[in-house]
Amino acid sequence: MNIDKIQIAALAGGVGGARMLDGFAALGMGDRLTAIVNTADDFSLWGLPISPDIDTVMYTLAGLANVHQGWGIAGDTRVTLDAIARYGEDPWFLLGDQDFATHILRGHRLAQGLSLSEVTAQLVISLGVQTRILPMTNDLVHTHIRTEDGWMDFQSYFVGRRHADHALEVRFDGIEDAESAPGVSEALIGADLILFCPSNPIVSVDPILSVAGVRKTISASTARKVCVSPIIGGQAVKGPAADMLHQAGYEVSALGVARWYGELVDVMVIDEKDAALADDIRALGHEVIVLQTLMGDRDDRARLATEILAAL
Ligand code: FO1
Repeated sequence: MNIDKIQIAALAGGVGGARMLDGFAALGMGDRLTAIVNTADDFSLWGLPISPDIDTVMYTLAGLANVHQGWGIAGDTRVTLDAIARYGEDPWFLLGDQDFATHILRGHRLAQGLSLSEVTAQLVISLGVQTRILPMTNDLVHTHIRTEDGWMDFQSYFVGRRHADHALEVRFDGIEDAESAPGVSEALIGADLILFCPSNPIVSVDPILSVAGVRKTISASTARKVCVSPIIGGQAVKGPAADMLHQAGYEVSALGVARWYGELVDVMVIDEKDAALADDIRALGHEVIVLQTLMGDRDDRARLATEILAAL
């Protein structure tokens, strides 16, 4: 694999995906990197279209992200949200003032007739990001989670109830009619490396794979298909992936993640803490790369990206 020319297509959700992409972008590979981002978490709030995973990826690659939360903009203020709360609205979803600007403009441009891909491309260019950020689809797809209290939309479960409920079932409304966004198929077909970012396999990556043609294109591709496990030492680095895997009947480990993706993935990148799982993962037919996969600052993300490329 010629590292200087390598084209990467990465399937990404929010924070974990954004950090992994940032590692490759920090190596100066931004112009050979296409991020295909989950949009099934998208929703509308006070008339504004919110695309949390696209924004998390975009802010992270622009160096603007709040590093503690992973989402939102560093140093952002909440004046607008406080003013909205003064009118009696529940400020349950924490939108910062600068973040509001993104949603206002996205809403304005969508209302003018631009697609989500077009709007995203404009925002990405304005923020000086070199990586191509593609929504998985321009059609509306909405994740719903069934808990013991019934079905609810994703952000009500995730943010509203702090993903404290067991996720008994997951569905992606609208997925049957969703077409992949322009550029998605081309990026997958042209990729030498298809990267499954350390994102939640069930609610971040699976919606992307479920868009018409995506799974098939990946299966048919001769690219190296590499998954960085989002589970380290039996725990999700962030979010509800551990509970979701367990509820879906999979072991909560890098081995469970390998089983979840099955033949779609050739290479599993697992953490040093999970080195003991390597033989069992190899027995499934995967190659295994053992690295320190927990990512800190940008240097550390670049370190992991470098080590993955070197191991490949
Ligand atoms: N996640 C939270 O846990 N609480 C929030 O209040 C919150 C606000 C928020 C605002 C903008 C944005 O782009 C993302 C935001 N997130 C918040 C993160 C986000 O909802 C989730 O991390 C993803 O949907 C899961 O990938």
